[in-house]
Amino acid sequence: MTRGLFILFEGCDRSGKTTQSTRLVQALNDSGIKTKLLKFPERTTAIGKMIDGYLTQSTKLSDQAIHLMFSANRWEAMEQMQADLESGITLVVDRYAYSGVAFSAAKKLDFKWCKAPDVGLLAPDRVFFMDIHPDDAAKRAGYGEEIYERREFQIEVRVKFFTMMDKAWSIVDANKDMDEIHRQILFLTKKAIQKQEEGPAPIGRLWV
Ligand code: NYM
Repeated sequence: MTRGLFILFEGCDRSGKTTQSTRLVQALNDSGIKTKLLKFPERTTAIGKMIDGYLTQSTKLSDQAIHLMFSANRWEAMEQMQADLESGITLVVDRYAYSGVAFSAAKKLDFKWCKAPDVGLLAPDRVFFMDIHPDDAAKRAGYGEEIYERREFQIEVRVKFFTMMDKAWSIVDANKDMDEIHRQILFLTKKAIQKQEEGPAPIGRLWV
């Protein structure tokens, strides 16, 4: 049996990641590809609840402490993610370590320091970067409710994402029609799944 693929959505706030990841999971399951949706931060765990308190501005934490919590929140999911992938389940993940680095580095924390706690996490097979200009994101519903949703900051975050891209990434124009974006992403995902079936590759590790 072929392992599942790890598909990741990254991007600035309000770029449509949640909409597109949900639609992708639905479409893959409808075509008989067993798929699960995961989201980071995963706010239901003990660590996730602390992160939620920080994001909704009810708890104060230092930049370093919150950074390490975001990373710990991924590490606590790793065992299950690996088991799912090995049992053939495809994982669609809404945000991951790249968000961790982009948001903290945009606060001027050292880039290498930001990457260190996530070294060794499972690496995604494909990354879809939902690209939206922060001015357009600001017009979307709900913008400004959480701590990082400020124009200047989001511009910095977007720049940091661009410095981390490699050949696994596709840049998706998030201003396009939602259905068109979905079709494009579904096409690329199915191609990646087919490639994996034809020439299985092991699960990679981040930044090693
Ligand atoms: N975020 C997310 C980080 O700062 N570091 C991380 O490691 C992750 C996974 O949390 N503004 C930030 C990005 C978002 C915020 O994410 C909440 P979402 O996708 O809006 O729930």
